[in-house]
Formats: sequence, structure tokens, C-alpha cells
Amino acid sequence: MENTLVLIKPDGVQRGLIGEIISRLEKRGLKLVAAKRVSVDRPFAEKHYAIHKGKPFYDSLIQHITSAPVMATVWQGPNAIAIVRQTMGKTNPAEAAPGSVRHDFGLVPERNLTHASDSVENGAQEIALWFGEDEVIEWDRSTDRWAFFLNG
Ligand code: FUP
Repeated sequence: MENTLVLIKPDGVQRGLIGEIISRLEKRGLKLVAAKRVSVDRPFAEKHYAIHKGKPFYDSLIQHITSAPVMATVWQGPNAIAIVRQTMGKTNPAEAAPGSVRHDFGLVPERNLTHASDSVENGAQEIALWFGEDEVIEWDRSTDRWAFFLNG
């Protein structure tokens, strides 16, 4: 089972797409284990995007994620990292597969609506950055055995 951080960034929030994006992940079968609104300040944004420091789009990334509150969520499921990234689509909405969030609602990489962890290791680090341990709630969902193929 994997956990992954999904942020609905200020463009997704401002465009009223929180429900749409959460709904797609729920319908896919993933389990929501944490959620909150966060106003991101510059020091926090710099921690989250440390890997991108020095890249040409770094300043616009920081400016964007600090421009309005984001919706931060954690999703759990088998292959959650890859499953979520597939549901979101490629970074550039112009290259994202039809049916993906970034294809269906996005136009440009600078406004691609979501962030999703790209590996189990980065996911664990990002979840620890965004959420306290007591904010990630493990729970038994009655449909887990129908969606996750649990043995026994
Ligand atoms: P992703 O994992 O798909 O979110 O993509 P990256 O980690 O490569 O990029 C992080 C964010 O940087 C993207 F969501 C948007 C922004 N970005 C740009 O603005 N321009 C680019 O050319 C690449 C990324």
C-alpha cells in the first residue's frame, strides 16, 4: 500500500475544482486519509519546492503556490503514486492524456492545477512536511476489499 500527497493548487481551488478532483480520486478507488486547507507562506513553499530551486520556473512556482490557499490531501492505495499521477496527467496539459485532470481542465504547465508525489520516498517526505502524524488517519473502509483486493 502506498501513500501520496496531492495538492490542489490555487488555480484549482479558485476555479472551483476541489470537488471534481477529489471525486475523481475517490471514484478511482483510492482512500482519503488526510485533508486540510493551507495558506502557504514563502519559507514553506521553498521547502516544498526545494528540488526545483534554480530552475527557470522556480520563482513562478513559489509565487503561484503562495497566492491563495491550497487544498492538501493524502491518498492511500495500491500503486497510489503511479495511479494518482496517471489520473492527473503529464505536467504540461498540452501533452496530458485525454480524460486526465490536466487535460480536461488545464492549458499551461504554470497552471496545471495539482501537485502529486513522484515516488514513495518523496511522498513520505512531502506528507511529513504538510501533515502532522495525528492528521493522517488510517481507517478501515468497508469497500477496501472490493477496491484493493485484500487477501484473507
Ligand atoms: P509534476 O511532477 O508533473 O508536478 O511536474 P514537475 O515536478 O516537473 O514540475 C513541478 C511544477 O513546476 C509543475 F507542476 C508546474 C511547474 N513547471 C512549469 O511551470 N514549467 C515547466 O516547464 C515545468 C514545470
